[in-house]
Amino acid sequence: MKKIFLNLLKQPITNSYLPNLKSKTLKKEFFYNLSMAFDTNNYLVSIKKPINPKNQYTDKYAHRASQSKTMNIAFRKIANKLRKRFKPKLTIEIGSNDGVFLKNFSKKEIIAVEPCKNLAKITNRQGYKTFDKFWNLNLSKKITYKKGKVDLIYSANTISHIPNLDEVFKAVSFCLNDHGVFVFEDPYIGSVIENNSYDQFYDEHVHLFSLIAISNVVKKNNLRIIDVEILETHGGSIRFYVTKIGSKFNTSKKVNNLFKSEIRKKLNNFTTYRLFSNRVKKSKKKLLSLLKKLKKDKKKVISYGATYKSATIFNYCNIGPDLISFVTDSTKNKQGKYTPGMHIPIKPPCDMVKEKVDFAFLGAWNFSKEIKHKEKKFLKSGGKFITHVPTVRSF
Ligand code: DWN
Repeated sequence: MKKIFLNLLKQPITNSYLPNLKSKTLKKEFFYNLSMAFDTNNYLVSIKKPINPKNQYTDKYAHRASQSKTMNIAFRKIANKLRKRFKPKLTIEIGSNDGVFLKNFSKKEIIAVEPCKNLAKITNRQGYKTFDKFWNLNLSKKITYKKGKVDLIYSANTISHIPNLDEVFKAVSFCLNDHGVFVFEDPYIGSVIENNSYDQFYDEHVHLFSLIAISNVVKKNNLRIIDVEILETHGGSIRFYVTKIGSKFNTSKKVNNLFKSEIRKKLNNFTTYRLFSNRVKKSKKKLLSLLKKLKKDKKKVISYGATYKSATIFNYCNIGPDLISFVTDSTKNKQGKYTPGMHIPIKPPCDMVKEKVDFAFLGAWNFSKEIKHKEKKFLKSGGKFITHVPTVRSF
């Protein structure tokens, strides 16, 4: 049974940055109710009613994974690690975005899958064979008939975006060699609970994974988890290593250790999520009262990073241009547009000292180290950042 624990109210599609605020554009804006549910059978946390992926992963997809230095380094590291550990001859990447992982492989070694046609075009142009299709059993069969079975499948921040997980794993099973490995990483529900980072809930994050939940899902699909890692990426992610039941790999001790730790943290218990939801409501109140006070004090507040995550916060807390003057983002195709739902203007990164910015809300709090390093001048001149993780504060 799927039990709702958090209602994040009316939300837009996070990728739908508005080109202008003309009434024709506003009329077309799509909203849905974002409610998060806990499945009492397999302990998976998911959106109660996900929206149709065809409306999300269009040829106007905005996010470019290569925009942060942190992620470029992270993808280079994992590519090297996987190559060393599994020595794959042929690899598939599911959800290749703008090629930030692919570029660590030669063009013959890797096949990409990316349903957003504008992104697939980028990597096809670079010479990486990219199927501009959704990952499913049909596509897996098509790739296997053309290229043969593969040794490694890698995916970052994509599997949690796919509503039908059984189909994902069936498709993986079909094209993986008997001793092949499926490695995927996505935001970790354990970190969301710990950091109170409720902004990890948005239309694209259909599921938030725990080890307990994913072990149930893979077991059902005749696969097993041989290793697991908790990562700092994106404010807390989990990386799974999955193989066929009869593969040659032993199971790492880390799997059992994390399993026990999740049981201790009661990630398999509805009450944990209900209590979390109370903390989210408190966080909303605190953030709103801070922003309202800053407005009263005539402080200039902006937001840093037009993230998909911050769309959840702005829409849930009803934060618009009256409280946040503008949002900056280094992604060219977000600049000059407006944030989904709350319509805050998005500008290119600016000199925050010259612009007399007093406070910058960290929409991209997951890159706070990188941002603080970049914005030393702002901090030195008395500027402050605001964050809501793990509690609302400025620093
Ligand atoms: O899973 C997903 C994650 C990985 O990426 C997607 N569904 C969509 C997207 O979500 P997000 O927008 O919350 O992700 P990021 O990676 O936190 O976005 C950071 C944004 O901030 C980018 O648009 C780039 C921008 N940025 C910036 O303007 N200056 C980032 C840094 C580090 C900077 O210095």
